[in-house]
Amino acid sequence: MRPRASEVFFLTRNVNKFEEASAILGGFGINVLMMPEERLEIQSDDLCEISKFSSLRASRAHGVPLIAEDAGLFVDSLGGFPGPYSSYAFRTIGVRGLLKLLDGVSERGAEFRSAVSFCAPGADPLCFLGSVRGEISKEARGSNGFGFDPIFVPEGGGGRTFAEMTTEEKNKYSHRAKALEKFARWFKEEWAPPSKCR
Ligand code: ITT
Repeated sequence: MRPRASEVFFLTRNVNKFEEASAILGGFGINVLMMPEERLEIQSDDLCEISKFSSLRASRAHGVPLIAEDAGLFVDSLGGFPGPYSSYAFRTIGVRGLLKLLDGVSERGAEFRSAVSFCAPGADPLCFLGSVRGEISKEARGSNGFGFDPIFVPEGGGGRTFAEMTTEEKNKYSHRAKALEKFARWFKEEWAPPSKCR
């Protein structure tokens, strides 16, 4: 299947990520199609390298243009941990484990980062970065979103965690929204689909 010029596949198995992306890209007139496959990942400290590799492999395998995203939570007082290992950290120590690591720590600054890579067959992948500064709360709050949303309080968000916001509100601040907006502008203005995907 070949997407139309205003359509793009999103290689992700994370339904929350997909819903956030649909709302953002929909605002630019870009329709997103979910490709719910496991993303092949290399081990790297660089989110762009990881998402570029994922998008390249999947685009070549399926012969379609697509985006893939690698995201992570970087906690200042933990030297940036879990960063690129956020998925593993979430599955193992989880939100409670991260709060425990910060027990008694007053320096609670943190940053969410997102690297969205776009790759079309026959072309090199391109990466778009987004980030949001904030703090790790003292306790988990809210039931929306996913992952570390219940403990991340974005700057300018009135003290609420991402999990206390609707998707629409989270999209005003989030790392993913910023990366996807950069991608969307480039996609609308610069990208022309090849007449035939190789
Ligand atoms: P795909 O690889 O299928 O896209 P994933 O959830 O595994 O989905 P990532 O590897 O990019 O995606 O995400 C790493 C982890 O970072 C993720 O499991 C969450 O725990 C956390 N994370 C990333 N973005 C987040 C966000 O917006 N809100 C909360 N946690 C987030």
